[in-house]
Amino acid sequence: MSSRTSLSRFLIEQTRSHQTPAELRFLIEVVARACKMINHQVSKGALGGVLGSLTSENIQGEIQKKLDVLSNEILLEANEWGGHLAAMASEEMDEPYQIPGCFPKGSYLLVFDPLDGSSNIDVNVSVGTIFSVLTCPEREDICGDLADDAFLQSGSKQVAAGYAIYGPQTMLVLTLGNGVKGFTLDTELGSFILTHDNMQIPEQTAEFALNMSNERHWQPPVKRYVDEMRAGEEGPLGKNYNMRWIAAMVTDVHRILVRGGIFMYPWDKREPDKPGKLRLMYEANPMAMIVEQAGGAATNGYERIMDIEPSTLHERVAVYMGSKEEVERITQYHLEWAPENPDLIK
Ligand code: AFP
Repeated sequence: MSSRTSLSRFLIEQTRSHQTPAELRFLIEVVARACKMINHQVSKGALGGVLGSLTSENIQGEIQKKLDVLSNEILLEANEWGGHLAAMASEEMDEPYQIPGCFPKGSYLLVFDPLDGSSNIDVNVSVGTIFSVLTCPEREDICGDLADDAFLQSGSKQVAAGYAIYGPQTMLVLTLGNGVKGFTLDTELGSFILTHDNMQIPEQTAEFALNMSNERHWQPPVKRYVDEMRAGEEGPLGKNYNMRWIAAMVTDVHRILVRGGIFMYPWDKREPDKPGKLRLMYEANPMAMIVEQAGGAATNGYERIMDIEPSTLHERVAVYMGSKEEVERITQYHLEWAPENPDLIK
């Protein structure tokens, strides 16, 4: 491909080679356009009156930022009229969003976290948008509303996944099931240009991403692994590790895609009834598809994240993803610990 392949050209060539249906190509282009609009709002900051929080809470009980709601609205308005979607679901909405009756419905479901890492917004640290694409199950009443159960598909059923990262550069990282591509926004042209043709995660790493302030709440396998990394070259892993934590999954996972690492958000006893903080359908699953397509691994400590059969739309999950060797190690530590502690498996 030429050095200046745009997202549109990439997608058209995917369709021409029969790898990507035209309807899915259109979906990705609409989402990319919406991400450019979100980027425009994010970059305004205080000048746009978009910083700060609302008084409302999302279904997670989290206070919504103004940009959370605005980003959600941008994605809904950009996607509702095109005829490519049967419905949408979002971290910011309790129920699925039904396509208004005046618009045709399509064969895909779009699930997203419109603004991941929004706690970073007010302090000018990178944030992003995460999206996942599923095929809508066959149904008799094609005009009727879609309930949660249409979305409850394992991550292995995703037909596409991606994220936008609003940082020093604005990028769109995308997988259609045959590798991971990174596109950088040319702000003068307003086009996403292919800059990372085949993103691959190194199998080995010496860098981990984790919120260490939660250490006292973790289970033994996590404590064992983190202690071994902190022991450095004198310890059992025989090398020194570095730590990074930006507190926006998109930015931490993007760094791992570019230079390796392991991202972790374990279960912890602050909310013992929840398997983790991060959400399966619109954070863990799309990022797991991208990580696996880039040669990495993604588990909940016990099984592939993408094998988990969801039971609710907003369910949470523990997350370990990134360089394959490290993810396999911490997963092995959980599997060794589990038989003696069956009631503690999350
Ligand atoms: P916010 O969207 O509320 O900022 O949460 C971001 C996030 O869901 C994920 O993107 C981060 O990796 C993780 O939470 C950070 O969690 P902590 O703030 O507990 O470190």
